[in-house]
Amino acid sequence: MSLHVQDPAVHKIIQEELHRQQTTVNLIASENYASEAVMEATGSVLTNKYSEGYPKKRYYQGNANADDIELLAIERAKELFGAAHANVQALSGSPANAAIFGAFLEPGDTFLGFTLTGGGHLTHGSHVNFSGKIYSPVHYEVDKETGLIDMEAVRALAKEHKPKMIISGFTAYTRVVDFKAFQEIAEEVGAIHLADISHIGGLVAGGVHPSPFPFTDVVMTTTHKTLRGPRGALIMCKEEHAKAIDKAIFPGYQGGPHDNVTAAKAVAFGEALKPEFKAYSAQIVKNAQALAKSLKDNGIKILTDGTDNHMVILDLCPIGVSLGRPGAVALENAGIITNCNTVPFEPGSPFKPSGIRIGTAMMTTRGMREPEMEQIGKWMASILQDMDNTALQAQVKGEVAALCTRFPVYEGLG
Ligand code: DSN
Repeated sequence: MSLHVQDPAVHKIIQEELHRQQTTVNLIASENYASEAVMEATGSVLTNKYSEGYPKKRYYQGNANADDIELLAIERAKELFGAAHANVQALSGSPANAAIFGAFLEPGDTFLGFTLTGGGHLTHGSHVNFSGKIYSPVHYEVDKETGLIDMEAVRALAKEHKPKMIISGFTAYTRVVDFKAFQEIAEEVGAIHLADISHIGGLVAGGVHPSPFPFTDVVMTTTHKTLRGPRGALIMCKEEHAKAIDKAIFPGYQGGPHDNVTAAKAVAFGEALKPEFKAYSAQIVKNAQALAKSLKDNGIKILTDGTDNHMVILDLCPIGVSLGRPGAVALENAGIITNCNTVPFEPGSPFKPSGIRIGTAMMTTRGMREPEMEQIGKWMASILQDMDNTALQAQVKGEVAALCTRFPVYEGLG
């Protein structure tokens, strides 16, 4: 029985979400529009199977198809990134990172990661997260003047604290990360280097951000951001770490893999292996640079004055401290979806931050280019400089809806 007949209440909410995604300008840097093929695989009969273990080494019978799909996903992931080993079972970025900690660290061990306010992730040592509660984090921060990660400061911290693991990677940083320098520092102090490329996985795959392969010990990426696959994660590593990673994922931290999502990962990796994906990744970055320029030209301060990736971070401090959330709400009223974010050395608080983070992966998927980015930047600047102007928000919302109609998405759904 189809969903709309069996459960109209759930069907209605999903239809409303489809409408929201179709009629708004989505600039959440960690989201994307997965293809209909990816979503078909996610909704397939593989959702019904249990397959604890790894291909050909399962605990239940009936896993021939689950084996085939996992092996296909692994092969495609290795080809896409040039990785020696891939584990495609991690359910999402945070559990993937938890398993990586479990593979290499004991409770109490010291590791080095990026501060949350500077651009790191909760799992890079926040005191409210497992990473900060179970292990002992030491943090590097961006340079106050340049806004960039200072590799000499990272080296000095590594030498002083002798961490067991060093994490490179971020959720809110707009410049190229020097993975080679991180690996060298890790080798100097005998640490494991984890490159968390959750945000830029698609850009690395598309060749528009320097790759952490083949020299990095362990690389983790989520599969649903710039990589445009299903919600999930992928861990890759050097052959010498393969056993530790696989054991940490199962039986260490997870039970049965989600075979339907594994199938969808295989589809997404297949899409990313096509030449069109290189062009897509390059356009994501061009769009982010065009959007950053438009915002700047219209009076908005941008962290590091621009971007090398899919992301732009607006520093609203010149307009007012702690205006990130009201700014994001004003933008949502105008049909532009963003998230408030801390800025380095945040003068507000994590709950009342002073920045807004945006990204261009979704609008690039819809086919928008530089001219549309210029227009979106103008709309955003006018809203943010006059946050209480509800008439302006309503006017822009209409214009946003008209723009979205010109760049349809999911026309076959609904
Ligand atoms: N929530 C993700 C992001 O937006 O970056 C990270 O977990």
